[in-house]
Amino acid sequence: MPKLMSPDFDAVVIGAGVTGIYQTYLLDQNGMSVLGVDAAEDVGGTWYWNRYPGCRLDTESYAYGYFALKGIIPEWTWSEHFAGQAEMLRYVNAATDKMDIRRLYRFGTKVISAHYQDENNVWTITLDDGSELTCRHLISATGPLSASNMPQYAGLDRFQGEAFHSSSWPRDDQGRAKEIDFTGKRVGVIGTGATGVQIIPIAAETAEELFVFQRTPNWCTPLGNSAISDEDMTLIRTRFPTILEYVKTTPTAFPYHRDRRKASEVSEQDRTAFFEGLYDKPGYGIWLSGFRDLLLSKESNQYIADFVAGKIRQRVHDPDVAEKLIPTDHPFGAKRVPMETDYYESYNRPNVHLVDIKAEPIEEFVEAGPRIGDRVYDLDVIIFATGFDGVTGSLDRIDIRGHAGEKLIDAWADGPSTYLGLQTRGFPNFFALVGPHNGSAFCNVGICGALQAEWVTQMLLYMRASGLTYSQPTAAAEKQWTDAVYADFARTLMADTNAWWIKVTHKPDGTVVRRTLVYVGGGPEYRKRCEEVAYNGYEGFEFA
Ligand code: NA7
Repeated sequence: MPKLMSPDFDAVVIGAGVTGIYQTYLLDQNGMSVLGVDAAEDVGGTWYWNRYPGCRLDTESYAYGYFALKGIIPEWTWSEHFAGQAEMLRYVNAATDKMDIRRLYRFGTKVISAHYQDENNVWTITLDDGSELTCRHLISATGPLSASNMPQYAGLDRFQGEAFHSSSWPRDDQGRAKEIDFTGKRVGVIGTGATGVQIIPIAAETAEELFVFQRTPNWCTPLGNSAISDEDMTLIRTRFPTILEYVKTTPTAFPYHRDRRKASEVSEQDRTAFFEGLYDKPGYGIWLSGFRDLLLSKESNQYIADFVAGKIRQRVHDPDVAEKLIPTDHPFGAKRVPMETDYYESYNRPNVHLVDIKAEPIEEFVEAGPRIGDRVYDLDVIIFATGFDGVTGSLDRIDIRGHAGEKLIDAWADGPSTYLGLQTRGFPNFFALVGPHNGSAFCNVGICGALQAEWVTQMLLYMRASGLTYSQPTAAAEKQWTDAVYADFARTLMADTNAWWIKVTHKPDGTVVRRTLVYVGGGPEYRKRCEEVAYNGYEGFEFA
C-alpha cells in the first residue's frame, strides 16, 4: 500500500497544446497546484510547431471550438471557413490569455523522464534543464502528431542545401517562421500526406522546379476553403451553441454524420449524383458523410474510390502522372483524407515533377541532393513532409517508468493496453490525454481533448473528496477495454492499411504485429462509457 508524501505539485501537465492548456486551467480552477511544461517557447502545440506554407485546418474553424466554454468563440471572428495556422495560433493565444494560465507553465523545457516512486506514491519528473520535481498526478497532453518522423537517409548531413521537417520550419531571430521565397529555387518535397498536399501547390507557384518524391499516393479531395463574410460570421455566432451540440453527436466530433444508406441500396445514377454533391461541398463530407458501410464493405468503398480516381484522371492532364497519383494500396478513407486546394492541378505545371520513390527509392544524399540510381536531383531546399510517429511517439520519447521501474515503452511494446485510453495498470496516477485508445486521436481534438480534461478533473476531485491519492485500472477492466478497441478496429477496412494511427512492430522471429492506436467506437459511445464509469463510482479503477 503506497504511503502519503507531499509532492511539489498535485499535477504536472506535459504539453501546452489545446488540450494541455485546458487541463492546466481546470486543475488550477479547482484549487490544485499544477505545473505545465512544454518544449515550445509558448502555447499552441500543433499550431506552434507547424508553420509551413499552406498549413491550415482541414475541418471547419467554428467546429474546432471547446473554447466556447470560455467565451472565446462568441467573440472570435474567423476569417476563413478553414483557418490558417497563424489564425489558429492567435486563437489559442487568445484562449490562453482568457484562461490566464501562462503563469503556470515552464516553456522551452522538455520532460526527459517521469519515474513513479512506489515508496512515496509520487512521480519524479526530470526536466532538460537538470531540475527535478515531484507530483502526485502525471498528465500527458503531448499530442497525437508531435513526434516528427525524419527519415535517416545516408549522406543527408552532406547535403549543401536547406533540409528540414515540415514541423521544424526555419525561424527568424524572433522565433517567427521564415518566409522562404521559393522563387528561382529548386525545391524537393518528400511525402504526400496531408502536410505535403498543403505545401506542394504553394511551392509549385514560385519554385523554378519542384520535385515531389512520392512513396505512396493518397486519396485527396477538395477543401473548398473560402473567406467568411461579416454577415456569415454573425450567423455562425448565433448558431454556435447548436454547432457545438451537434458535433458532440457525431462519431468524430466533426460536423458530419454518415449517410444512413449502404452504397448497394442506391442506384448507380443516384450514387454518382451523391458523390458529386459531396465532392463539391467544402470539407470532409466525402469521407465522413459517405454511405454508412464506406469503411466496412470493400464493394461500397470501391464505388467511391472509382469516383475519386475518375476526378484525378480529369484533373491531371498527363495520364501517366494521373495513374501514379491514384492509390492502389489502400481503400478510400482508410487513411485520413488530405484536403487539397489545387493539389492535382499543380502537376499540370511544367515546373512540377512527380518522382515515384516506391518504384525507385532514394539511395542516399550527396552534396547536391538525393540520388536515385544514376540521377542526382540538384536541389536548393528539401522539405521532409514525412509525418509523425503517431499517438504514442511523443510518449515513447520520454522515459516513463511506472510501478517497480517498468518502462511504458516496454509495457506497450506490442501495442498500447489501457482503460478508457486514459490509464494503464502499473502506471498509477498517470493519465494520457489524447493518447492511445481514447477516441480523441481519431476525433476533433478540441472537443474530445476537452471531454477528457474535464473527466480527469472530475476524477481527481472525486479522489480528493474521498481522501484517495492512488489510482490505476484493474487488470480486468483494462483487458476488456483493450480487447474491445482491437476487435472494433479489426472489423474496419482501416485494419490492413498502414497509417499514423497503426503501430507496426517487427518481432525478432520475423512476425509483424500491427495494432491500432486509436479507438473507433465514436465520440458519443466514448462519452457514454466515460460517464457510466464515473456514475458507477469510477468502476474499473482501483483506489487507495
Ligand atoms: P502523413 O499523413 O503520415 O504522411 C507522411 C507522408 O510521408 C506519407 O506520404 C509517407 O509515405 C511519407 N513518408 C514517410 N516516411 C517516408 C520516407 N522515409 N521516405 C519517403 N516518404 C516517406 O503525415 P502528414 O504530416 O502529411 O499528416 C499528418 C496528419 O496531419 C494528417 O493525418 C492530418 O490529420 C493532419 P507512406 O504513405 O508512408 O508511404
